[in-house]
Amino acid sequence: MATTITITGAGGQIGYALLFRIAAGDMLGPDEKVRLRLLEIPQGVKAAEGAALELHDGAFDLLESVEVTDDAATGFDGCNLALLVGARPRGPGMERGDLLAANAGIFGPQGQTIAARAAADVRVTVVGNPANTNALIAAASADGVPADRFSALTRLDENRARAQVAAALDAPVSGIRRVSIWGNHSATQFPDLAHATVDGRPVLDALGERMDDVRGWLEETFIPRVAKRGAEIIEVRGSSSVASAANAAIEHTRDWVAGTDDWTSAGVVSRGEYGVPAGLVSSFPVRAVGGQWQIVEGLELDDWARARIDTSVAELVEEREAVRALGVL
Ligand code: NAX
Repeated sequence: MATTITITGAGGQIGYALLFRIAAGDMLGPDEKVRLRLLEIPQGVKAAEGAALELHDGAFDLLESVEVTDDAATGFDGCNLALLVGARPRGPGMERGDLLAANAGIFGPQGQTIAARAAADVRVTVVGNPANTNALIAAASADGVPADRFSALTRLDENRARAQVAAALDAPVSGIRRVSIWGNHSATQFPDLAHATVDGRPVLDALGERMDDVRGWLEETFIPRVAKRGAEIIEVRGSSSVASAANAAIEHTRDWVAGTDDWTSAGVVSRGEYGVPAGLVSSFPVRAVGGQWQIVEGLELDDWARARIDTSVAELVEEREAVRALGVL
């Protein structure tokens, strides 16, 4: 058996960083063969074809086939996993409403085509921004596919947060666990350390041994650094995050399929957990069990955390309203 994986925007930057790692087994392990479908718009087909040539030249043992197409029905036909990376970027002078409308025009039809053509066990990781609302639109458009088969990537935010904590504690990142991202994959997100641990100890205690004002550090340094890391990468690198985003998309999808031994963060459809309105795709601390995300429930949230989550969730509500105003949902 092999897993059929559709990657949209495969001719773009993140696509290029994803394809070779998937072919090498980084996502589904060293025993699972993969069939790759590279779905592009006509302008992106040449770049995807070039990547396909290089995939052949990689002579990957696990790579059973590569197909490039600009036809969504062909691209999603029989796919078990879909990574929706291709999206419309914000152009100069583009308002948020225009951006949502342009992306609704992509993710709505893709959701419909997934419902019509994908395999019964399909799981869809949405990377293209605005990722949470794009996932919401795709899920709402995919009649007959359970909404929990769609999730949005906030793993990059979690990884960025873990790395910042590791640097602040001068500790290996591998020991930093249970960092939660709440809300939208945007500057309003809330990276939460209240339950995070370093080698099993509370991170907040360890930070308290190193600094007088942990809350001040969280507010003035940690949260803005994580939430605006994408802009920092653009400033330094001259281009947006690519390899780290691809890495996060691989980890997210791998964990979803294989399961987690602890918790991580993902944008999943709310059923009202933690007061997040049902139906929104919001980031939560989650576990993956049996191929399904499960929100970690019962965590205590103080007023400070509650207010930050509410701010980010309010932005998600606004995005949903804007999309509804377009008649999409
Ligand atoms: P690129 O512009 O390099 O690539 C995008 C590709 O998508 C292009 O090749 C384009 O032709 C293709 N495309 C556009 N519309 C399509 C459609 N309808 N069907 C199929 N393909 C289509 O962007 P890249 O740097 O690869 O980023 C891709 C997306 O990831 C962007 O929306 C970006 O904002 C988002 N990101 C999301 C992150 C996350 O954590 N959720 C982090 C990284 C990144 O910013």
